[in-house]
Amino acid sequence: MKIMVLHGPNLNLLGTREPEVYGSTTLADIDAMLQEEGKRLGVEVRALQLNSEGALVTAIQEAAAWAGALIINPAAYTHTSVALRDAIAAVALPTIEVHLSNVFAREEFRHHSYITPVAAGLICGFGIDSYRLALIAATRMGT
Ligand code: CA2
Repeated sequence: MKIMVLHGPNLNLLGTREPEVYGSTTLADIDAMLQEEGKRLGVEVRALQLNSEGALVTAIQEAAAWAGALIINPAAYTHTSVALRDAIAAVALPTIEVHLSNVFAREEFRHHSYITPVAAGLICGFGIDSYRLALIAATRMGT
């Protein structure tokens, strides 16, 4: 089974800015962990970070051709993007929404997600382990 992992806007800055919110883990650390866990679980993981909404929509559409499940941290687009929600609903891949931080313990505007209603589930608040848990869930759900 193959799993697409999409990281949304600004997540390339992880580990370099706002460590009090997002910790010192870099995106490269997260991707390395996902490769390692993927091997352990017997799944192929392809990870991509994209800053633009349209590029994320395209990546979701393309993943439908080869992936068995999708893990996505839509970052700020979580709270704004009908386009990402429509793309996820359209491709009908089992999708797990991930956030490093506990969005419900933060500002009010982060409490609403356009993505959660079309996702199989949501994992947030566990830092890098949010992705680790999502990979386990995706491995069990995907085809
Ligand atoms: O907690 C998460 O994973 C978020 O998806 C992160 C987003 C935020 O807008 C969501 O509400 C929750 C922000 C990603 C930006 O990441 C940065 C990392 C380092 C420095 C600045 C931004």
